[in-house]
Amino acid sequence: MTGKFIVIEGLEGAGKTTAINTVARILNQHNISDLQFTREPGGTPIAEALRNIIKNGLDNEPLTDKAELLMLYAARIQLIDNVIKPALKASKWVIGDRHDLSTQAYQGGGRQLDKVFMATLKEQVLGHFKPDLTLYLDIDPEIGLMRARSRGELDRIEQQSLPFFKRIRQRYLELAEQDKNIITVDAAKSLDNVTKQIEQILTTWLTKKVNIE
Ligand code: T5A
Repeated sequence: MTGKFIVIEGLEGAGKTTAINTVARILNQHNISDLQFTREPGGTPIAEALRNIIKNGLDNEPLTDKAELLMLYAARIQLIDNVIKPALKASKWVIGDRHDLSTQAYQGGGRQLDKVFMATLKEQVLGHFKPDLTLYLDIDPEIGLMRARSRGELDRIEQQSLPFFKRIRQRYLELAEQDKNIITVDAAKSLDNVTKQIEQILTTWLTKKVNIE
């Protein structure tokens, strides 16, 4: 089997870190152990530098919404071309902490950037490249932000208002509804329960994949 690209998505505090570990464990149980982990924005030296600016700003210069979007795509294409595609080509499985769905939800839903502009940029930068499977961890932003806050200081994006995060969740749900490769997980449940949901979804998906290929 060739490599596959599995992405974990969701609001801050949704539990992506634990979910990534669960996905890796299940893949290992299926004898898939050559794994490449990525995070977005980030994952290459240039993309990590952009991540730092996106999350923390620089010298108090206002970062415009469009510049933020362009930096996210610059970071993403660095990661895709220099890490993800070579890994997939080498038959590795890639587990991504966020990918383009985050941009659609945060910059499209949260920042309310123009839909045509967003779609054109996505097509020009990514073409047809997309994950094989996305697990969207759905959480009420009030719960997610409470979990995120309990870890300490909030970054530039985490300091946004609650309506911003509500719009992001709304867009995530809309997009998950439209795409059969995005599966929604109820992330408000206990860690044990969320882990069980992911085990079930991934095992079913892997069984289907193996049967098809
Ligand atoms: N961004 C990113 C964009 O705006 N556009 C884009 O295109 C992209 C790619 C990235 C930021 O950039 C934005 C989104 C983000 O604001 P990040 O650090 O990568 O920043 O992402 P965050 O979402 O901020 O990462 P978090 O670490 O906050 O979220 P996680 O990984 O989902 O949270 P996690 O797993 O660390 O859990 C948080 C806490 O909750 C607990 C955990 O133990 C932990 O303490 N927890 C639970 N507690 C109870 N029950 C559960 N089910 C729990 N699950 C987790």
